[in-house]
Amino acid sequence: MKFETKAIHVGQEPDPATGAVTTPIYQTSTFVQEAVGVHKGYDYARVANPTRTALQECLAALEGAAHGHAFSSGLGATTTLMHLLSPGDHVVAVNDVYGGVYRMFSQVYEPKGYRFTYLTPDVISTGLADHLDEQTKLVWLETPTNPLLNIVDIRTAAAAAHAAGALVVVDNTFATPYLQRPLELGADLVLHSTTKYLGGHSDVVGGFVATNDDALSERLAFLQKSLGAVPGPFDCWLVLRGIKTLAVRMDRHCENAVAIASLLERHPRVERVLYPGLPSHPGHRLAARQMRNFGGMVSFLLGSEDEAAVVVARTQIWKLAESLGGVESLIELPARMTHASTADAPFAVPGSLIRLSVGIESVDDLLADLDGALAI
Ligand code: P1T
Repeated sequence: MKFETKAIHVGQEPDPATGAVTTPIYQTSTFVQEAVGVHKGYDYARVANPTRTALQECLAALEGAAHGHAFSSGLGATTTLMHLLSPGDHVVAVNDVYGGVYRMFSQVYEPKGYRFTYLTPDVISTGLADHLDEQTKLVWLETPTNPLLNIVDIRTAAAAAHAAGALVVVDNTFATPYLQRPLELGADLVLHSTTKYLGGHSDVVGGFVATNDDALSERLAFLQKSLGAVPGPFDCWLVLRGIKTLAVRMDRHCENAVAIASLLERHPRVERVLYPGLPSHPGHRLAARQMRNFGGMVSFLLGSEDEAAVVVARTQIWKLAESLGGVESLIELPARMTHASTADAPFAVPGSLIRLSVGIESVDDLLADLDGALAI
C-alpha cells in the first residue's frame, strides 16, 4: 500500500459496532469488564483508547515503523523518551534544536545530573564518533533543524552512534514521514510534534514516537501509561483527520516554499535565505538524498533585528505567531519568540532571523504580501 492510501486507511477500518466510516471519538475514560480482567482489550483510557490506537497504528505505518505511541505534546513525547535515561547519562544533541527542547535539556535535566553536548550539524554528520563516550546513551537529531534549516546526515550519524552503543532519535517534525523516514536511514526512534504538519490545521497539540525495536516499544508503552503524558481521544481524532490530507498538503507547502525562497533570494534587503531546496544551501545535496522534497519552512536574515521586528509586524496574510505546519502561513522572530530560551547559549539564533511557515494559500497572495512588508 502506498503512503497516501495508508494515511487514509491504516488503523481505520469501519467501526465494527456501527459501520461508521470515520473512526469514532471514543470519549470515555473507562471500559466495562465482563469479569475481572476480561475485556475487549481496553480497561482504562490512560493505558489505551481506541481512537488513540487508530492514530498510533496509522502514523507508525507512515513512518515504516512496527510500533507507535502518541503523547500529549511534542515535549510530552520528549519527556517520556528522556525517561529511557538515568542521571549521569550523556546526550549528544544537534545545536539548533527547537528552543523548548533545549530549555528542557538545560533547565530540567542538566540540574539533575544528565550531561549534554551540543554539536553543529556538520560535526554530527562528519565527526560524531569523536564526541561519544561510554556514558553516551542518546544522540538527539533534528533535520531539517528549527529554525536554521540545517541538514544532518542521519545515516552517517546513526552508524557512529550505534558503534558507540547509543540510540538515535530523530525529531521529524519539520519533514514529516511524507518527506523523510528516519528509521529507514538507521534511526532507532522518530519523534513528532503532531501539533504541526501532521495535525495540519493549528487546532491541536500532540506528540508521537515510533520505533521498530520491540523492547524499546514495550518500555515506551510502560512509560506512556506510568508517566501519563497521553493525548485525549478528540485530540487523537484531529491528528488522524489531519494525516489523511498530509501528502497533498505537503506537496503544496513545498511548492509554495520554493517560490517564496526564490523571491527572498532575489530581494535586495535579504542578506541570506535558509531553505534546503535552494542549490545555494550547504545541505542541499544531502537533503535531496535523504528527503523526498524540501519542506515548507523557510528562514531568512535581514540587516538587523529592528528591521526584522518591523517586517514581521507588517504582513497581513502571514500571521505573526509561534508554531508551524498549519494550512495558514505564519511568520515569526525566533530570537524573541520560539527560541528565546536559547538566548544565553553559544548557539543563540541571530536576532535578525525571520522564520516562515509557508502555508497552502495562493502563492501569488503570499508573495505579494511578503514583498509588500519588505518594501521600505
Ligand atoms: O509544542 P509541542 O507539541 O510540545 O512540540 C515541541 C516541538 C518539538 N520539536 C520541534 C521540531 C518543534 O518545532 C516543536 C514545537 N515548536 C514550536 C512551537 C515552534 O514554533 O517552533
